Amino acid sequence: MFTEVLQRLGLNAVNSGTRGLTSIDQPTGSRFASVNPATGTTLATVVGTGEADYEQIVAGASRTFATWRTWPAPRRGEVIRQLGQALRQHKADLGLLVTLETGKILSEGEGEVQEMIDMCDFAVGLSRQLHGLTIASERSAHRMFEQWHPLGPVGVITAFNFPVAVWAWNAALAAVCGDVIVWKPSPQTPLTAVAVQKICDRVMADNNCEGLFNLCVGDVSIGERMAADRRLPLISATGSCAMGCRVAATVAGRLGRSLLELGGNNAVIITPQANLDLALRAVLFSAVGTVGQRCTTLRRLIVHESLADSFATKLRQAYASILIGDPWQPGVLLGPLINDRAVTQMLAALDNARQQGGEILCGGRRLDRPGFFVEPTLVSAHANMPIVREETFAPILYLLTYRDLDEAIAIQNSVEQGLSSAIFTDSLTEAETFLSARGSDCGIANVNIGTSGAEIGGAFGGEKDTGGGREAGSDAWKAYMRRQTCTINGGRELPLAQGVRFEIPTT
Ligand code: UN1
Repeated sequence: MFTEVLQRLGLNAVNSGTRGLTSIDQPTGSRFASVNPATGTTLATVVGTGEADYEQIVAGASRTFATWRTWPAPRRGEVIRQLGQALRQHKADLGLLVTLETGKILSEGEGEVQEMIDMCDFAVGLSRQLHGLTIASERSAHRMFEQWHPLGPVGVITAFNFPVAVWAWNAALAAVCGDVIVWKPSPQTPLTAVAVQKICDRVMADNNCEGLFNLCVGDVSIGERMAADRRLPLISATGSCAMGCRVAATVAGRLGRSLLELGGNNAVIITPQANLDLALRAVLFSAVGTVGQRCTTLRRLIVHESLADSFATKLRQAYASILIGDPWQPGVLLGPLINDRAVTQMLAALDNARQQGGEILCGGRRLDRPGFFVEPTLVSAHANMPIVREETFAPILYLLTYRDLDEAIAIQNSVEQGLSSAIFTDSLTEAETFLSARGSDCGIANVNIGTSGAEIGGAFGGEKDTGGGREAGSDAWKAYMRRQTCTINGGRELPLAQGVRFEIPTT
């Protein structure tokens, strides 16, 4: 069954991870195994991008940009419309491949492909709405306006946990904005990247825009080259805070732009005014979904002290009922972690939690079976324990208590990351306080919705150590363009701004 899926997506036992304008038949980089984390077996191998291959890709991307930027934006949108159609046709296969390579359950694998399709639809509409402002000039017969031009080839570095959706956030927008895309996927998930690139290859060939989408499979060294490469005016990077710091410093060193979507340490506050059934379902999805490997995963549950014991009991019951198993099987809600290292990191975090005074309420063990399976884990903890302030990419939920809403908000805001946050309450006053300027300090703040599973229509990203970038919806497209302020003098005089006089003396 799995072999047929790979075949339908045009994948072989060994695949080239270098694709784009150049036809590099024999890439020279090292080999990356695509491993099914549910079994530990290799699905296929991808040959990475060598130094010379990289050079060809980026030089080609610069050449393609010179023509792609001249296409009218709605025509660029038509290419993305066709990409969305091609993704629709391959949704089931690509969704299953995401499941096989990342271990997320099938519904989430397909949801990720849906997120790509939604992004394409959004970008098609946007291709007719790259609006600039008209601005009132202080000078008579003058007109000021802003226009937005394509920026250049952009580098997109993505993480394993959303191996294709986050690429689409960037690539669909960048393409309609007139940019060319050079993508470095996570070396953990090279196969979905090759599959998506092959779909792109067909759409590009049909539209005579080969070289618009480019792929460089590689490890951190390719990412470092991209960050230092002046031919890539924007680097969009998703991953850990440590990775983001390195990328940001290198890109800033050449005065380039970076768009960062880094770690989260997301919290939900549950007040005595909350609908607890709603809260329980939301907490489960946000804390356990994707095996706790979303940047939006719920990591800290801040419950009013009057509810803490009863809610913990309900959560333990719910955790016990979760079916763990092969992520492609119906009914399974929890697949494996991405690799052995992730399991080790989770167990180390739990050791730290115990040493720092935490108590494991349920879960905490690795399962005795092939692959990288763990139990979803609840830990009773305190907000100031160092481990609670760290992001561990695993299904660990720390339970914290509070007395009044100000304290809950202070706990919520006390960590260095600032991605996603939520409150469960039916009190308008509590909800509005949470959303006010003295409320959540995160880029995403929800009421009666969990921290994860954002729609693409909003701008996605966070503050503080999350990096400050915004991707996907709203006006996130502006990051992929350069703004030009234009002033036209339609008169016969030359008045200067601010009333400055600079007359040439008449002799
Ligand atoms: C990520 O984990 O990097 O809001 C992105 C969500 C998804 C995106 C997560 N739409 O959970």
